[in-house]
Amino acid sequence: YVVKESRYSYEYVTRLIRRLLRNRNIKVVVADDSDTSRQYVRQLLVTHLYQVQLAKHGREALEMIKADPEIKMLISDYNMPEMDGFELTRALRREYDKKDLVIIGLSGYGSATLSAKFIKNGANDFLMKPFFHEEFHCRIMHNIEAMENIQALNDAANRDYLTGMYNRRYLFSAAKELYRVAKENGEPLTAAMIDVDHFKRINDTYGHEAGDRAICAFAKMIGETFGDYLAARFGGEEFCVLFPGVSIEKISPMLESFRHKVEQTAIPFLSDHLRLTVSIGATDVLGDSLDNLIRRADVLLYESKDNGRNRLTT
Ligand code: GH3
Ligand code: MG
Ligand code: MG
Ligand code: MG
Repeated sequence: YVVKESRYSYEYVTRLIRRLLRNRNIKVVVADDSDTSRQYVRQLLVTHLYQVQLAKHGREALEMIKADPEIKMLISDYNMPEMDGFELTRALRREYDKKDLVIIGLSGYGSATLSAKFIKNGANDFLMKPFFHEEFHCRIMHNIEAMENIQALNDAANRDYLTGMYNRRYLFSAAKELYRVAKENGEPLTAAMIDVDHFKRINDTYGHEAGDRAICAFAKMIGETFGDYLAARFGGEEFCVLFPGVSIEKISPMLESFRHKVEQTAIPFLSDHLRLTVSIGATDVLGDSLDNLIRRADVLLYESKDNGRNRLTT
């Protein structure tokens, strides 16, 4: 590539190489009923190291994409049997956002209005066959980068920088929907507030870096234990987990065993080990708002603190 593209700037070539290395992890579906066209696009993508899967019509592509959440891009022809490119795009957009799946429309014949239609149906971009290799690659690269940038922005807004966990902002936005569903269907929703005991002592004894390390290790334990639920770093050394559809009676043993596991775990730090305990407050009394539910869990957490810490109060 460097030789072939050397009439480009050093920056362009570096960017291209970096791109190629990342492409190895990007799965692309090519949907086209023409064998020649399908193989041609596949070849272009393979030279840029993308992982390519081929589909002969829209329905096959739809099934492939639904079966594999790692597929990040679809390049789709318009005219295909079973399901055409527009139908395919519309069906996919009901489930996948533009930032989760890039769709690029492709067509050989047709009018200039085809591109607008593809985009109105939800495609990110459109290419008219025949196209120049360079335009093809530039557009693909541009669209993938746009998707990655949006994902990076989303993560910056929704995740906590230190632990990579969801932050309080995201928790509240997602919890609103969980709360609404619980209220409407009369289903349980349990909220648990989890706070590390005497965390200041970790910082005071071992320094801030040890504190950060302990928070990360603790966050990892929360993720491992409560991965099926909605867990977030609420702030500092305080975490919140929401259990949709689960009553407090059902989840208490799990919270209790988490408390116990934390108590038993030694977190390695330099030549020493850090030990933590946690206090937990949990409730499924929905009250009249999400804020109320979480506030109640917080009150119970403070009861755990007042009663000697390292305990669960429900
Ligand atoms: P309690 O048992 O009452 O919860 O005592 P505590 O010391 O854990 O509670 P407090 O809320 O008084 O102090 C929490 C401390 O956690 C204060 C702050 O220095 C520390 N902390 C919060 N966020 C971070 C962080 O991201 N990194 C580090 N190293 N420390 C943090
Ligand atoms: Mg066709
Ligand atoms: Mg604390
Ligand atoms: Mg605290």
